[in-house]
Amino acid sequence: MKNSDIKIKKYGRTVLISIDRPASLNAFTPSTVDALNKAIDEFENDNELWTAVLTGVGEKSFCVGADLKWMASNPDAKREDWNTHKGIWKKMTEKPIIAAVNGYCLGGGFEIALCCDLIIATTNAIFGLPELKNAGSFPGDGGPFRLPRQIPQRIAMDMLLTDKRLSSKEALRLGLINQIVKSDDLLNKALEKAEQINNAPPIAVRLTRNLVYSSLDLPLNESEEISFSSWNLYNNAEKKLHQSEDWKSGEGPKAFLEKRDANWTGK
Ligand code: CO8
Repeated sequence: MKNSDIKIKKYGRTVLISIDRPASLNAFTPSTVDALNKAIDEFENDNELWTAVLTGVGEKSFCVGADLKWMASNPDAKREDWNTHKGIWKKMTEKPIIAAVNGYCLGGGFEIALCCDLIIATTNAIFGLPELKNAGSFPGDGGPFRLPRQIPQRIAMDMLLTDKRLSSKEALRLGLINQIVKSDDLLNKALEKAEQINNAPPIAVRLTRNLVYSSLDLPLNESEEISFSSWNLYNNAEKKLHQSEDWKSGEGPKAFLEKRDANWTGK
């Protein structure tokens, strides 16, 4: 199914969401952003879907951020006109998303990849934040907060302030991406990775993921001085997990002992 600038295809428990504006290297306009936000919301609300893979159409570009032609002809547009602060950039999804990065991954496009849990990239991928230079704007879709949490701060500052770009090899060395693959293999590898996640109980996957992101700024230790630590989050997550059918049925240990794949309900 194609929803304006966004293409959607389902593979079992995984949805492939593609930005489909290859003539503009998959730059987004406000209507692309609306369609992307809608696709992400539909993924979140569909109980049959457990993971998403996000990519761009073509071999040259994942997404090069905001459409500079649209910006040039709409100089009065404000952040609200873009809706980027309502969608994937702002609202963390509950379910895992894998970015399959094919080529350029710049500006708001890189900031989409920074919101994803895993990044698999092609050999020709290039990562960068050229907003200051090319758009006269902040890297305003989360780059200044997310990038220094994902690579060393000095390198993040270089990318933010001077538009230093990273090749996929450099990105792999810094731990920004998980894997480099050939262009032809990209979607298969990303779908394979999604399938590995789909093999685990979905509620436990979502709680694990939420624990990671919610605890990044919380202390590890419990003490009298600290009223809320990572362990409080953990205890809340465990209560939720223990209310799930997949936990109560004992499916995980049973499948292990019976040497079979588990049948998760996601409930
Ligand atoms: N917007 C629109 N069209 C674009 C964009 C873009 N961001 N990038 C490339 N294109 C178009 C080109 O204009 C060209 O179209 P045409 O054939 O009609 O001239 C086509 O894509 C191919 O591009 P190139 O010929 O330039 O291809 P090259 O291989 O020579 O170069 C690059 C590829 C290096 C990616 C180069 O195109 C480039 O530098 N693009 C700009 C990338 C960029 O600066 N991105 C950041 C945009 S700003 C942003 O994301 C956040 C802004 C937030 C605004 C919020 C406001 C409140």
